[in-house]
Amino acid sequence: MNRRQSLKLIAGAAGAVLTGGLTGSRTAFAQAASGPFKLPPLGYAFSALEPHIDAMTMEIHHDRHHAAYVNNANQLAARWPELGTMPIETILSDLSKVPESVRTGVRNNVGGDWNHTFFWELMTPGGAKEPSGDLKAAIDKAFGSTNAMADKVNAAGGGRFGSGWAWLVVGKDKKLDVISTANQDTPLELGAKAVLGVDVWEHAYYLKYQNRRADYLKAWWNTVNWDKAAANFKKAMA
Ligand code: MN3
Repeated sequence: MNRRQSLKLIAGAAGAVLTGGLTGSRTAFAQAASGPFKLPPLGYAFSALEPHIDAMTMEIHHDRHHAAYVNNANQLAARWPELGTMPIETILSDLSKVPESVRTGVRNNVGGDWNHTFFWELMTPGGAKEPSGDLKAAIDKAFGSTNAMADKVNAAGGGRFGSGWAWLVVGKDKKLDVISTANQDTPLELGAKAVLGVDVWEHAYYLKYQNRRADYLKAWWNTVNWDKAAANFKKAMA
């Protein structure tokens, strides 16, 4: 794409925003911001997780909320160029190495980018309804059953005051654990590796569930991509 076409794309996308059309063109608009960070495509339709997560929530969550983290991350990379060259997981694993002038921004926006990318990949329409193999064996050993593990994740997400995430992680001791992080903090800075994670910010569920976070969490399990969770577990244990 040459510069003229690129500018035309931006103008077209801006027009779509101004006319209020809920079209896919806002994604192109969001991605037009230059820098090392890119908004990843969702990989399935906004409506694919219905009825558990509604299409409008998915579109706004991906195309506006996640896009905002990506755009902010690119602005931070303009101020601290190493952000664009270092592996994102290395940065998030030790935020003390990030210059203080950009540290909070990196924590919130690069963390937000990492968390959401993880989250989109962890969901899928259809697919296996429960874990199998090594992951199931480890869940049963640590929690007794998949349902008992899910109850712990739901309790962690329900108990998170304000905004944040609930996670099933492999800790430094290589054992499964359930944790919650605030805001866009990631398990990486705790030395933990995420197997499952669920966004409990109100923007993740409010249009459909309003204040019923518990109902959203219960429904969310229907969207889990257990193949991806198994791959995350295998990587974490390697
Ligand atoms: Mn979110």
